[in-house]
Amino acid sequence: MATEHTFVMIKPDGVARGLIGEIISRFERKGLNLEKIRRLHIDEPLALRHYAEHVEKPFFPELLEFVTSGPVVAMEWSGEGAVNVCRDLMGVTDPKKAAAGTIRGDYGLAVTHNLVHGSDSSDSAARELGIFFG
Ligand code: DAT
Ligand code: MG
Repeated sequence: MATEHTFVMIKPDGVARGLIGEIISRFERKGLNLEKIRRLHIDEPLALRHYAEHVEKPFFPELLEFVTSGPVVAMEWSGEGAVNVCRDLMGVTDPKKAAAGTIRGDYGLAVTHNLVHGSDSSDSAARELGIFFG
């Protein structure tokens, strides 16, 4: 399998709860490489761009308010199969259903406050890395 690059973001709840180090260490211990990292506060135009596929969804207003509510940590990680490996380390979208041992499974409860974002494909990764690091 080829080396991939993917976009991962620690959401405002992860930053506010002091989980930056804990979350980063999980990707690091897995053997992935941290290529870039940046702390920023997402404004509404950036959120609309990043979550373009979700703007029409019923949960979007809540997602928008949450993701702009405080600082986030945006990262580029690389490694073999990095896109799916990162998604696996995060766990499924709803933390209540995420397996123990995953980031969402270990630290989350509510679907909006699910701690991390990770690109869902190589195409999404390229698009999202372009938005945050382009
Ligand atoms: P993921 O973050 O696992 O890729 P997604 O892309 O489907 O999930 O949705 C983006 C974010 O939107 C997700 O992390 C949390 C929020 N979200 C998704 N489905 C939701 C729902 N049914 N109710 C509330 N928030 C939701
Ligand atoms: Mg997604």
